[in-house]
Amino acid sequence: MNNPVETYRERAATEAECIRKIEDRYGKKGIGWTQTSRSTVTISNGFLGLFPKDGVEIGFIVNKQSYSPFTVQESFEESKARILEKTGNRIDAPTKTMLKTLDEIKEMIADNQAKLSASVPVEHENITKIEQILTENEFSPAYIQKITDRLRKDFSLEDLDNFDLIQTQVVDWIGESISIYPLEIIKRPQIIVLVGPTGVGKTTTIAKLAASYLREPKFNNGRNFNIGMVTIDNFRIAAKEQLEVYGNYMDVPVRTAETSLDLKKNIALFQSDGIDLILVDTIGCNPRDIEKMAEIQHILELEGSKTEFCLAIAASTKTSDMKDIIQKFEPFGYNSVIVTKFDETTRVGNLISVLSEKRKPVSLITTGQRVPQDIEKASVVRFLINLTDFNINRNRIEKKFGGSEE
Ligand SMILES: Nc1nc2c(ncn2[C@@H]2O[C@H](COP(=O)(O)OP(=O)(O)OP(=O)(O)O)[C@@H](O)[C@H]2O)c(=O)[nH]1
Ligand SMILES: [Mg+2]
Repeated sequence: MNNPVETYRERAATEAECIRKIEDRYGKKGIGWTQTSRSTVTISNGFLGLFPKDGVEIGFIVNKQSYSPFTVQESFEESKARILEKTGNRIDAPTKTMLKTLDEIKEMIADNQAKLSASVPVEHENITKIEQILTENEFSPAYIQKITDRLRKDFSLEDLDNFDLIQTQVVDWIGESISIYPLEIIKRPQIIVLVGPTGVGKTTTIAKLAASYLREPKFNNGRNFNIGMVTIDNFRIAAKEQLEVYGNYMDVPVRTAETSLDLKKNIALFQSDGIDLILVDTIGCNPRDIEKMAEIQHILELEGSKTEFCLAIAASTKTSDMKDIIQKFEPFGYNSVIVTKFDETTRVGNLISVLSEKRKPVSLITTGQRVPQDIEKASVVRFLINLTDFNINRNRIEKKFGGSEE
């Protein structure tokens, strides 16, 4: 497959100035680069971009292969043939000298052009730097490509020279690609169901949520909640006991449900007991175990009730597995993703790439094994401050994207 053509843009007050700027960097027009478009634009000027004025924008591509030895050779061979034709193919002394000189010039030009071609940069160094930082953060190749394409499209050469400017813009683009889902308690009772693969931290998260809605103003906004927990992980005695330990400790009732009917009955019972928030823990399932997935899905069919389904995914999950999980759990109709074990990863690029590619919003982040402390409402800032090698101005991103609970 051919590489996509990389188009750059340059702006200046006049076309001549624009061409001069491009030639300073990429050499002569037609040799180092080729113009692809020309348009008149408004250039902001002066303090805070006031006093805009008319200007010219030139779109161009950098000629990666501006020298073809074949072309040079051909034209010289043609000249030699012409000289020989004139002398009737006789190679006397002056003709020999002329041909030798021609050969020398040919070599000299080819040599110079090869040097020129080697020195033509194929990519702006700051784009390469951004690419390296994004790779270091483990963003996916497709995500990186989108960012660099956008830089080439939206930034003039002059702006590309300003690394701080493009770094700030890239951080903003990353922030804008993260979607947050506010997990609100709207209905009473509100049912929240956690589904997800085995061992990601569903039960622990249910316990953290129960404790947070009981005590944390950040979660309950100062309101009192009566909470109940249901486990449909009835296949393992330990699973039920695990939730009961937390339930006893917090004085939160725990019920178990084996069938869809059980679950409906338990929910009705909780409702008649004045429970406002019902947290449902499920058995972890391997996305390849289709039968078990279908069984759990069947138990969870809760027609008519406003149920929030959340998919729990561990932050350190391999990119390909994450995509698989996101897709295989789709039949549950989950509204948001809970990113668990955020503390166990130092690179968040793959997570941001997959969530943005699959258009999945994040509602909660869990950051450790401690119940109830290690849970927070998801925020863009929380993701951005975890990026490495970018110079992050926390005040600026908090102003732009809102605060984080950290
Ligand atoms: N580091 C870290 N560990 C966590 C976090 N959340 C849960 N854990 C740990 O992960 C392990 C599994 O947690 P569980 O809550 O039992 O996971 P589960 O998804 O309910 O597991 P199954 O019911 O077997 O599918 C436990 O050791 C938890 O302490 C977290 O945010 N960070
Ligand atoms: Mg569990």
